Amino acid sequence: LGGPGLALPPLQNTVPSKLRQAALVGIIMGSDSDLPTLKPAAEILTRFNIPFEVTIVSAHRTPTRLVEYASSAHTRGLQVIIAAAGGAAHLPGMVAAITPLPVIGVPVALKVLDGMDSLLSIVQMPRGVPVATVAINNAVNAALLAVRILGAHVPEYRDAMHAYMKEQENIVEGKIAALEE
Ligand code: RP5
Repeated sequence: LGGPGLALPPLQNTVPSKLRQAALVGIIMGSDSDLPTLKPAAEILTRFNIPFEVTIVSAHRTPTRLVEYASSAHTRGLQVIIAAAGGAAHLPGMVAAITPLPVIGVPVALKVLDGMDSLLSIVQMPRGVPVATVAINNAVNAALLAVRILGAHVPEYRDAMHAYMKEQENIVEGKIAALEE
C-alpha cells in the first residue's frame, strides 16, 4: 500500500460513520484486464476508510451501461469517479461528458505503445470537459487525488491526508538516516 516500497500501517479510523454508508468514490475500468492496475486504488481508499465501489464499464462494449452509470452516479451519492482505460481510452472522457462529478482518469498501459496511447487519449480532452489525468498505471495517485477532493469538504479526510503525507516524509527521513549512519 501507499506506493512502491512503502509498507504503511493503517491510518486511524477518523471518518464519521454517516460517511461510511454509501460509496463516495466509483472506480470503473474498461475491462477486467485493467483490474490488477486498479487494485492499488482500492487499497488506498480502504486505508482511508472511504467507501467505494468497483465495476467494469466499457465505453465501446457496453455503451448503454456507460450512459446509465455516468448519468446516475451523482444521484447515488458518488462524489468522485476514477475511470481507467487502455488503448483508445475514451471511457474517462465519455463519463466526464455525462456526469457533473469530478473524473480522474488512469491511463492503463497495454502491450503496445507502453500506455502513451492511453495517456494522450485521456489527457487531451478538449476544453469544456475536464478529466484530471494521473500518470500511466498510477492508480495510487488517482485514489489519493480522490481523497484530497473529498477532503476539501470533510476535515477528517484532510487530516488523514496530512497524516499520510507525514508518514511518507518519515519513511524518507528514515532512509536518509540509515544512509548517513
Ligand atoms: C480498454 O481496452 C480497456 O480499458 C483495456 O485497457 C483495453 C483492453 O481490453 P481487453 O481487450 O483486455 O478486454 O477498453
